[in-house]
Amino acid sequence: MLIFHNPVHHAHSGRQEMYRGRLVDCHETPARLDYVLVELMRRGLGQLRLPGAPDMGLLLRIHDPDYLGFLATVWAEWLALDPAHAALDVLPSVWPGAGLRRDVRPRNLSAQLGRYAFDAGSPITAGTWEAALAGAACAIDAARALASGARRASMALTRPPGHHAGSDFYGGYCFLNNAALAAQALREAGATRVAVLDVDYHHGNGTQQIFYERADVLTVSIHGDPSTEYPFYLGYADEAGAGAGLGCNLNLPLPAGSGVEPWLAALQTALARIRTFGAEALVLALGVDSFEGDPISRFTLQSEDFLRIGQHVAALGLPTVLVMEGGYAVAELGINVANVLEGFTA
Ligand code: OKP
Ligand code: ZN
Repeated sequence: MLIFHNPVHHAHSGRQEMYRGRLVDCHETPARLDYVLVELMRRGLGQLRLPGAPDMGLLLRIHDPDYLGFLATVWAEWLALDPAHAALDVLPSVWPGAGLRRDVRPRNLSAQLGRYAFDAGSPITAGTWEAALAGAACAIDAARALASGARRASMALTRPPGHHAGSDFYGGYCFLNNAALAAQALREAGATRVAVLDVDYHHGNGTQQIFYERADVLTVSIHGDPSTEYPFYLGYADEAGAGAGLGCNLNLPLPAGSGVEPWLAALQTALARIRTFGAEALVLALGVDSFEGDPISRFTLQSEDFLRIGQHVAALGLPTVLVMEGGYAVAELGINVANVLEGFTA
């Protein structure tokens, strides 16, 4: 399996996120990817590749131009406000919430942050744009590596993650939607129908939003019930898609505390839907925060269970792009991701 590894992911290193009235240390750290890389190499589970230049045309078919412009310039604007900002992360503090207008475009930077961010837990740092862009290139290149049909699977090993980022918003540690970019690249490389299967503990709200009205990309997500779990405001079972995309979104929420049995039952439901949809290629949005030891999630999967996930997903028999999403039990993160790859390739 070719593994497109983001060589500049360290450039994105958030210091703090807002949590229950305090700024706490970020969970989404550079060390995460280092653990995965070490374990994959130790087990000989793939060949590393560097991404090429990002295809900005493809990015613009998934993300809004003003949003991309904002991400590209926000750090410079932040520094221009105050040179002391160099030592601080960018976090929003005001939003166009209830009763306020979303259609105005205030020049004020805080106001712009509130238009594009949906939480106060996703710090932007000096290297966020560089890292996110290289990650997007990993996802696109991993998809294109399958296009020839010569290979069964490829991986985008990157951070920051992507599945919470929508066409024109960020949050949940995500800025560019790598899985959506991979799906779009597969479509443009000739797959008529593509499925995105999101197994991260948190609902992939950004991916759902991006494809919600499209019939050519099926989005399926298995996740903690949003009535108690992040991102709270999307991810319910009654969200089925809209317009031409009606029936092309499937949410399989499970109660916090769920173990591997209900989780694997939901996976079978997901796989059956992907089969009947007639997907010709698959993107696996691979978060391993369903692991019992995960510090911010509440399923109870064990490390061995990730082998079975890889086996079941491989049984679809589809060309597959694995895209790294969440997983925060840093020491076990490498083992859990490597187990999925091992199960997939077994
Ligand atoms: C990103 B991904 C913890 C609060 C949780 C956001 C979680 C984002 C998860 N103090 N805040 O889906 O793994
Ligand atoms: Zn997650």
